[in-house]
Amino acid sequence: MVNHSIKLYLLALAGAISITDARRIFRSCNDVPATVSGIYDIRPINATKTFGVLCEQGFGGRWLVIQNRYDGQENFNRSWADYKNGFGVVGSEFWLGLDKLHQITTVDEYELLVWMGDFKDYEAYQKYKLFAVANEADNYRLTLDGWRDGTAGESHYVYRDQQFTTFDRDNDKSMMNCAVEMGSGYWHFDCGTSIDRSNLNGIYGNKILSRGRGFWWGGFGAVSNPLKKSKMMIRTRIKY
Ligand SMILES: [Ca+2]
Repeated sequence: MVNHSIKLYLLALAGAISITDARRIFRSCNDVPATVSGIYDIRPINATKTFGVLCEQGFGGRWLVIQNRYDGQENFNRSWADYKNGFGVVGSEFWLGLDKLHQITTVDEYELLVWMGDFKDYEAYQKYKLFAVANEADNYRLTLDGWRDGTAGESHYVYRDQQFTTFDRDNDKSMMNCAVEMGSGYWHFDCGTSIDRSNLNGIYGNKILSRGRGFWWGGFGAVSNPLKKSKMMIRTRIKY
């Protein structure tokens, strides 16, 4: 908290944002100064605590980053408690946390943008027009509506309506635990590795892993094209 308060204050001193903005608590990334990407304190209407989030002003702006990976420094094969509370450092590699996702996405309607890049430095994205996460009693069930556009190919819609699974909590449709099989906590379905599947929290590295345990996106080379980076981002939905 202290660190990013100081960072915001320095931004304010540099004239990038106003002093008032640096001290303000925002409701979401929708309300922060429009041109500056950075960490801001937000408190969704139904949340009891303020927390720092990374607001991304690229890709059209106003995005709240919920997952960020780019060098493998953070382990994403984590327990239920870690996925619930979040892990990593917001601004570095991190998972924001399922409780926060629930709080944020029950106040307003959000859309989802998944941006990714591979080790050849090709980049792609895919967008979904509705994203919401249920509460823990419903195992953080995912609401997802159709893909609006993208260059990566559709490889996420299959996870709509699935509950979250970690290696210590199996809520997926498979006889197996897909978090164990695939090395990642996620809204797993059947541990599949076809073109309409993905493994955004999979094991990091520039090599092909067995059973789809790597970090990959079906429409963007799938298991044979490991990802180097990804950002999952949400923003207040524009009504179509
Ligand atoms: Ca299972």
